[in-house]
Amino acid sequence: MMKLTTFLTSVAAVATLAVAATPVTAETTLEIVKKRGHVRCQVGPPSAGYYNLDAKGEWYGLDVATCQAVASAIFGDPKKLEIQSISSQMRFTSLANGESDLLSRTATWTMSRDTQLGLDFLQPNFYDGQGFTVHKDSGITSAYQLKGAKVCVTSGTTTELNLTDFSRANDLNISAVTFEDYNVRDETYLNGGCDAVTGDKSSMAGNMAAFPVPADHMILPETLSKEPLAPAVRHGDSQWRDIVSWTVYAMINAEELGITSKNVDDLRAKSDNVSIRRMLGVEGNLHEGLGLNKDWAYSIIKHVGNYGENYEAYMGSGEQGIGIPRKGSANALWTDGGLMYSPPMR
Ligand SMILES: N[C@@H](CCC(=O)N[C@@H](CS)C(=O)NCC(=O)O)C(=O)O
Repeated sequence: MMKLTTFLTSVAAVATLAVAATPVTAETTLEIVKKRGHVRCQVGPPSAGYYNLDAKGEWYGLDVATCQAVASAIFGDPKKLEIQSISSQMRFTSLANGESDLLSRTATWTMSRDTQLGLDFLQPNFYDGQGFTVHKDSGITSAYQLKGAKVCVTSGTTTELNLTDFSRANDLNISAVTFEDYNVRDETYLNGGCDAVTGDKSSMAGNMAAFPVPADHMILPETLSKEPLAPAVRHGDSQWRDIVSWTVYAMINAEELGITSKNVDDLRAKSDNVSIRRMLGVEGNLHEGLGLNKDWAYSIIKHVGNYGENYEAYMGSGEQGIGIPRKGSANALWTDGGLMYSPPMR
């Protein structure tokens, strides 16, 4: 039988462990971010459409807009932001370690990433699919003609895994040539080191536009996979997850309600549409559940704009856009037959 003192020591040890394991004093991500004074948001190496640098060295793009929107929701200022540019291989570890507060980086939401890496994936901001780029003079017009081809691919991506699956399923015997840096990948392809490049179709369209002679290349018609590109946060902080989720939803919902960065002041002052009034904090208390102030959604739309404005600017036909048509695609609003849908904000 266990002696009483031993028993008591064991109880004490268990109690100590229990106290140590209960993060009663642990700061929430929101508290840490507020104390720090800015959001740390992870993107990738400059890539057209999603995260790129302008002549002044400022980041812009669809994924950068998500970072700016989160900073606006919290601080009312899209510049309260540190953008971190991290490689595909390191991105998830870096987020899981707490180096970033969120990842907004053409990351495909997959089951294993969502359930095995200590992360949560949120509402996608772009629905993409994988494809191949080839030299037009190669005569290749279909992915099924890539038998025995050398294909350049970025490592640490779903792209690499899907390429193997596609080759195996179709008995193509493709050799993958892997690169950490997608610029080196593209250089190698341009210099004849690979017969094709594979990647997310939207990213490849953006990269191709910067090739010396874009018209010499084409993206093959086949789409190999589903690539729902979504922001991600660390698992376990529901409030932070809600803040990032509802930031993305606010941008989608604003588009549905016709609220833009141009008319948001006017609508806040004059609209009698109750959905608009609620979302912009004129009525109700939606902000309280997020732990933010009532202007959170107003600030997002004022400083960053709605989803459609950002799509147009960076993925669409805007000056910095990469010309990917939205109409009829999964990236249209649900009211136009697409998948961009926000739960009700009420
Ligand atoms: N969506 C894929 C690929 C994302 C990705 O990180 N792609 C990168 C690294 S920046 C890339 O090669 N981008 C340029 C391209 O695909 O052309 C994933 O989540 O694994």
